[in-house]
Amino acid sequence: MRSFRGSWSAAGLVAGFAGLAASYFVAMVLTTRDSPVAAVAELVTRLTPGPLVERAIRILGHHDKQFLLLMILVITGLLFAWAGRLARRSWWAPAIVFAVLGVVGGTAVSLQRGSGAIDILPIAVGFATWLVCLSLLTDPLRRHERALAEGPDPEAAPEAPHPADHTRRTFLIRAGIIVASTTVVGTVGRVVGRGRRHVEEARRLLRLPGVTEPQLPDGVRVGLDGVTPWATPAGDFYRIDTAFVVPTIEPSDWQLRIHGMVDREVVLTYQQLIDRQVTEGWITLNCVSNPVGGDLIGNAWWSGVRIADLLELAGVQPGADAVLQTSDDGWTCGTPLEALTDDRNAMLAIAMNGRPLPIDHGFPVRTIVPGLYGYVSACKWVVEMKVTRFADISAYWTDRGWGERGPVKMASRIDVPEDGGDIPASGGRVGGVAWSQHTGISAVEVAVDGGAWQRAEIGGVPNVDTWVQWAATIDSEPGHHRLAVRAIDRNGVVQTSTVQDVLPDGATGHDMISFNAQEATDG
Ligand SMILES: Nc1nc2c(c(=O)[nH]1)N[C@H]1C(S)=C(S)[C@@H](COP(=O)(O)O)O[C@H]1N2
Ligand SMILES: [Mo]
Repeated sequence: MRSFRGSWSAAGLVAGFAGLAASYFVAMVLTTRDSPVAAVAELVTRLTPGPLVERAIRILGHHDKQFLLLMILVITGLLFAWAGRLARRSWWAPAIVFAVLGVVGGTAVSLQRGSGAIDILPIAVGFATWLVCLSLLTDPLRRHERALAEGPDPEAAPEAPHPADHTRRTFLIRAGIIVASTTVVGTVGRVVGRGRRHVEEARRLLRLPGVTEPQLPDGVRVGLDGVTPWATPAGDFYRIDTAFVVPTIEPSDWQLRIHGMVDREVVLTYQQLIDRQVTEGWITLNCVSNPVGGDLIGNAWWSGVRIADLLELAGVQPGADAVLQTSDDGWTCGTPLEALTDDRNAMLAIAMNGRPLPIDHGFPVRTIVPGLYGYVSACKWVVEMKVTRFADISAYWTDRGWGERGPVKMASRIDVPEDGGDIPASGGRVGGVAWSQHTGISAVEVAVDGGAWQRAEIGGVPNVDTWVQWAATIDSEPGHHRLAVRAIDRNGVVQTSTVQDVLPDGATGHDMISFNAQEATDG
């Protein structure tokens, strides 16, 4: 076989469309936006003079959008093929072609309304896929040309295959695998994307009677710039789960089954759930994997239905001490029964910050239990609750060595200044947050260079289930120092300085930073 320009163009085309499929897949799975190609089409439409667009619509009818997409695909296809041919001479020339296309896509995506950092991810994944696939394909082509130039091995038997046959086969196999994967990835992206967009639409149109807007309680803020906002917007709320493809559940398809050690099994539809009395509250949720000083924690206004009432409806039988919750995606957690039946506000949450739960945070229904880490309680996309005994069950994280009950440990964090930051030597302000959900914080103290603990001011809280903001004024000699923080809960227990890792049941130890105290300068 001779090597002709066709195979280099084909390599460029195959790699190019593999990259587009990868970016489409990521956009469909992780965002509710259209693909980057569609974003480019939108941008082109926006930049095209109005009369021209009108004429195009008149000529093409309502196929104008498909026509534009097709044009963009044809043009990018030609550029892909060209990039493939460029790869014959240099590795960087095709990379530049792909990079330019990536920048065009990235610009189009960033100009969309309300776009964020996550919307760039599809482009990055697409770009990486291009480079990897192109090198997988051009590598055998390059070896093929070398083999042709060198001719058959003079030592080899006359009937031995020409080395060029081997490189040709490698090229064809790799191209076949990439084309097949591209088809699969594109198809899966399409299916997942449809489901996600459909549920997002249902979510947007939902009206939840009894769910109120969050009102920031009085006095929660200590008024120091840089301290984490007391109320966490849903978009900034940390996200932890094992789901690669997030469950997308239409509210009309959702059901919860409460069974196990109960007098009567209860099955609730979404409508039956939201028709019940709504309970609401500020609750701080955090992850057991949050290291000392970490930010896997957020505080939101949750609305839902009290789990205690539902369990009463089912009639819990004596001897039970756990509820095994199961998510639509099969994830499980074992929750202490007591935390679901005592007077705390354990709820099946339907809304976060006054809006239906975001899909990533468990839409349409998730569990929230004040005072417990998320991994034993905060089941997202919850569909099943089995009343049982800890002795009889195991759950996703407890199977992997994490603690059984998961009560939140008291902790405090320094937000201001950041580690290594500057503050004035005299009257320097420091601050952060502290939490001990369902017990509450009574005081926060700071110490400089291991010296005496000094009381900080703390913000007010509406209940014992949220974190508090704290701030303190410290005076220190100019130069480098260490600052430590500790909290004291409402039972008078002082936060331990004993350092413990997050595994198996939550980190302990004092958060500490270094800072530079600066002498005041005039002017
Ligand atoms: N279905 C499901 N629910 C889950 C998890 C999960 O992996 N799958 N992770 C849990 C963990 S470990 C935490 S800390 C919280 C995080 O909730 P968030 O993502 O809404 O912040 O969800 C919990 N609920
Ligand atoms: Mo977690």
